[in-house]
Amino acid sequence: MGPNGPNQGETNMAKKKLNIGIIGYGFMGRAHSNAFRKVNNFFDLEYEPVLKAACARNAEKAQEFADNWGWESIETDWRKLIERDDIDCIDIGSPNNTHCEIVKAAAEAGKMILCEKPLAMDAAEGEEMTAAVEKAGVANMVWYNYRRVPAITLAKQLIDEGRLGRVFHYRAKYLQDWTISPDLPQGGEGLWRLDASVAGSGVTGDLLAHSIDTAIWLIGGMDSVTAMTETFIKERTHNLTGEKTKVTIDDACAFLGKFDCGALSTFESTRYARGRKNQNTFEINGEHGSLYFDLEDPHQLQFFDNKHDSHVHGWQTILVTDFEHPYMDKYWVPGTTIGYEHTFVNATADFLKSLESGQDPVRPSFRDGLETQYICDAVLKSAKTGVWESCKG
Ligand code: SOE
Repeated sequence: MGPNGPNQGETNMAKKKLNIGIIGYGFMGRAHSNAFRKVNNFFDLEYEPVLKAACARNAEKAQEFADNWGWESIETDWRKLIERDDIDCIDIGSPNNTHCEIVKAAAEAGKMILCEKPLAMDAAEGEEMTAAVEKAGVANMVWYNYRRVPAITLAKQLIDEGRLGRVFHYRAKYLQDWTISPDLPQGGEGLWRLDASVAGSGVTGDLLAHSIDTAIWLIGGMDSVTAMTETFIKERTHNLTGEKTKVTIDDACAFLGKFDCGALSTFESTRYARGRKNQNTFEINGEHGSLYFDLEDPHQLQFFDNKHDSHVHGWQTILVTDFEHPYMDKYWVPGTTIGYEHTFVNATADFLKSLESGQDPVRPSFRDGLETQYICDAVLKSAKTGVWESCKG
């Protein structure tokens, strides 16, 4: 490998085409489109995504999105998109309350499916969706993109290498501040995350679902939880009706969780942490060491290794940009960085790679997404009942 690293993406071999039909043109529609366009520039893969069709109800917006991101055609009805013979894979980036119906129809039509997180409005829907893709035998993945932050993937590697030993504690936070103003309306484009009838829940499904997905990937399943939630602003004007309407999402949520491995945990999330824009952190304390990650320093993984002599004990900061670090040999030279958008590029590469052998299905699958959904449901239930709830569905 030369000083500039391997030139991974550039080979002259003809690629197998994977025709994608995307549904939704918002934040996630953009993140996914960018990943489909970039993945073969960086990764050496047998498959190449083809941006075949973009689907949204509003034809003008769909066309504008398609023109901007290079989608070949548009549809305004997702059923038509699914019926198309030239589409191999349906990518869902539309609001949460659309996922279940689309997934069931797409699976029935034999399409591969990529679905934005959270998988579903609740576990009942998640079960239907998981059953649908498993019955159809189609490739499936949920876009829990933070698994593909190189520093988080490295954390997984260090845990799997046994460097932490038995895990005692897991401490996660996911903090934002964009809903503090009582003047912010709820509902409609961009603000459907504040409307529980569209989002399913508030920070639990939107933010804690990320923290939960990361946690169960790193240290295994969760047994039970006890939770509290709060809705600080009780009414907001609804964008679609202009009426002041009761707010039914959880603005903040905190819970205690017991993991199957015996670890005790705390999880906290809010959209009312003034100054915090997208702070996603975890600390894991094990018998032989600890790990700490903060998305505000995405290239750093903090590691305390107890095997060192006590007079040189201390937390070390691993700068996760070297060629031997996860994904980083595909990009630039050590010390240079990649961004949020590359977590989606990495996920796309993992998905395409899994199609090559067909032996090693990509994770998180819908079944993994369902596990997170069970935990979210248990959290929301416990916040109502005030008692410990099982996460086992
Ligand atoms: C909410 O603000 C949001 O956009 C989530 O929906 C994403 O999943 C998260 O990664 C960033 O924040």
